[in-house]
Order: sequence, then structure tokens, then C-alpha cells
Amino acid sequence: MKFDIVTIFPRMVDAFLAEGVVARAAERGILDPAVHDLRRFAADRRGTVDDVPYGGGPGMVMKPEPFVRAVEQLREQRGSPDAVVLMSPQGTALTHAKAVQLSRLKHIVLLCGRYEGIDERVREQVATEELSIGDYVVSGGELPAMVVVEAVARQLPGVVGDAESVRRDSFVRNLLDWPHYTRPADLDGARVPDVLISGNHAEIRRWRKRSAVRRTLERRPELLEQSPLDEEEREILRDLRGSD
Ligand code: 9D3
Repeated sequence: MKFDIVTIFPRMVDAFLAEGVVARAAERGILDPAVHDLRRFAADRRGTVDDVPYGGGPGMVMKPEPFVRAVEQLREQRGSPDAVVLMSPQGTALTHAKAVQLSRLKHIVLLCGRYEGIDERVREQVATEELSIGDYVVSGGELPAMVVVEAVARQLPGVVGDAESVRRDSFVRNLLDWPHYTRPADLDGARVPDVLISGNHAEIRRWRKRSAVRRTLERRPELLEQSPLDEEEREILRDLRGSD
């Protein structure tokens, strides 16, 4: 799968692509990511990509032409993308379902903005959709674009070593994870629950289910509305709701 990331901070994204699951997926040919310096598509030698806002006010606005030219050149060099995604706080928020949907595409271009915002015509004429990563402010589209690449890449077969762990991920089932422990069994008096040391695998499985349902009920009750609980989990939920 091809990803093209357009940014004024290409080294930020290069560093991300050089490590971890994403780097391994690229080495193995599952992922074909490329980073493009927006300034290379500026009209002047100084690489100007911003200008004052029409209508006045503070800050600078990103000019449209460098984005237009970048996407035109990418189209010639890398082929026509299936989606051109503008990273923006005004976009719809990324979800697990959206990551799965994007993972079915072959080629995605991600456009990163900085400053006050991006000229509206990039939205209208270049982007096919607009994505945010949630309701908090970061200083530009680079971190959000990296989040999109990682969340989408994880859904591609072979990117995460253990397919089982991708299936178990919280937002696949809309259930939070259960608590994890490793040695020592006693950390200055903080002991690992006996059931996990018992060797009784039926009991361990039940304890994990109960812990996951309890945590989700306490921390993210809205997830349970959408969660495809099995009979045992529904029973646990009835019990926890009855006995809080
Ligand atoms: C500083 C100007 N802000 C007040 C009017 C608006 C603003 C513009 C640009 C706030 C943040 C940004 C930079 N952020 C992104 O480009 C961004 C983002 C985000 O901040 N949060 C969640 N998802 C995203 S996707 C891109």
C-alpha cells in the first residue's frame, strides 16, 4: 500500500517511518511510504508556502498552489491516489472503522498543514476527505498523519507479527483490555491476583472477561452499547450492574 505524506517537516515523518512496525512493513514491501517536502513545490526559491489571510487577522494561511502542485506531481510519479486526505481539526475524527476502511485502499496521499490553516480551495479542489485525530489541539498535521499511517498499516495482513493481537485490540470488540501482569508475583506487597498463578485456565479466562467488562463499564460505558458481547459477557455485565 502506498502512502504519500506532504509536509513542511519531512524529517519528522522520516524519523517515524524509520522505526517499529511501520519500518518493518516497508522493508517487507507491504507498505510503500514516501515523504515530500512541501517547500519543493513553492513558486519561489525561498520556498514560500504561507501568506497573510484575506480579511485580516492574526497568523498566516498556507497557500494553495504548493499543495496543488505536489498532488499533481505525485499523480504523475506515483499514480492516481484512491484518497487525498487533508489532516485538519475540522475533519471527522479517525475511528477504528475508518482505519479499516482506509486499509482497503491501494494509495493514500496525506496533506499536513501548519499555521492558522490551509486555503479553503485545497479542501474543495484537491482533498477527497478531511480527517482529524480527535478533539484536542496539536500544532500541525504531521503527528495526526503519522497516527493515520500507523492505525491503517496495523490492519494490513503481515504488518503486526501476531494476527491474534490485532483481532483482540480494544476497539475491534469495543471492550477495553484486561489488566496484565508479569514477574515478580509480589512487588513490595503489591501481589499478582492469585487466579493468574493458579494454572486454572477456565478461571483465568473468566477473570479476564470480567475485568475487561468491569473496566469498560467504569471508564467507557458508551463503548458497551456498541459491543458485540457474548452470552457469558452479558451475564457478567448484568451481575456487575446489579452489584456495583
Ligand atoms: C492556532 C489556530 N487555531 C485556532 C484558530 C486553529 C488551529 C489550526 C491548526 C489549531 C490547530 C492546527 C494544527 N492542527 C492540525 O493541523 C491538525 C489536528 C489537530 O490539531 N487536532 C486533531 N487532529 C488534527 S489533524 C490536523
